[in-house]
Amino acid sequence: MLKDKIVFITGASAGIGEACCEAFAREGCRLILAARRLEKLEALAARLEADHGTDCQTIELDVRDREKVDAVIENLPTEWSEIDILVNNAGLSRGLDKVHQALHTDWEEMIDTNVKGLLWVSRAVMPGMVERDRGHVINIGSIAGRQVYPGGNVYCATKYAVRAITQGMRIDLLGTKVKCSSVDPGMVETEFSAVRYHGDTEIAAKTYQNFPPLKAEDVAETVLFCATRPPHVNIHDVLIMPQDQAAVYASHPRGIGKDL
Ligand code: NDP
Ligand code: 8X3
Repeated sequence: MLKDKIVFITGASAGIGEACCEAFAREGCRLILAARRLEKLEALAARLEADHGTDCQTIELDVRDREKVDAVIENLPTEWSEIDILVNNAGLSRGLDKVHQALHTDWEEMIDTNVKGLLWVSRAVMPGMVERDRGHVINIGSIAGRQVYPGGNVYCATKYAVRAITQGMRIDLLGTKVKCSSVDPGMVETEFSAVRYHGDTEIAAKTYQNFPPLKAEDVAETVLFCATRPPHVNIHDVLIMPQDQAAVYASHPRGIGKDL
């Protein structure tokens, strides 16, 4: 069903994005991998090529750079220009500070990446989908876009924004055959917490030690499920949680790291 479809994945160099690349590669898709760490993308592309014969394009891209985003999409080689599936995955959290104590720079990084970056990429890719009257935008939201937790303030706000933008996209796409879904995970063990704690991998590891978190592959399988429904079905959103996490700060046993 997905054979030879062109899938554009942002934040493909790690975690959920990398797992999505694996999942779509297994289905025979052609992949455009975008992130800032080109060397990671190139290593992944080489692995996918070797394991699945996947045709890949790697693009060094900071989704916050609107002009670069536009240029990248505009200048895709013709045989790569008709993107079928966009996975808006690039995102991050920075800090867990109270609003009256947090760093302005942390807020800017989260808002610029998680909200504006998602918008820049979508704005560049979606016109082609609408013109061709086919395509699928899959946004990676979060449980943090449905519930706020202590210190989550601005990160949660960005994921609430993703949820609103996803709903808005669906309304705007009515009358076209372009689909829009969001996949909203609870805790997933990736580089996410190391990034949140500004590289403190010791604290980051503690986030995941009290109960088994989701794996990036679990989320990728869910993304793939959304992408493989029949034409008349659109999955609006999926909330996927670890078995031991019932809500954003209700888990068994209680976690540490962010006052779970
Ligand atoms: P990782 O830190 O493992 O991966 C994040 C990816 O985003 C990396 O590939 C990184 O690549 C990329 N990225 C970050 N900033 C930018 C940028 N400015 N431009 C382009 N790419 C960027 O985290 P996850 O895989 O966990 O996170 C992926 C998504 O999942 C995020 O949107 C996150 O909010 C969401 N999420 C994560 C959860 C979790 O518990 N882990 C739970 C719910 C949602 P590079 O540094 O090379 O640019
Ligand atoms: C990440 C989920 O709850 O760890 O989006 O912040 S959480």
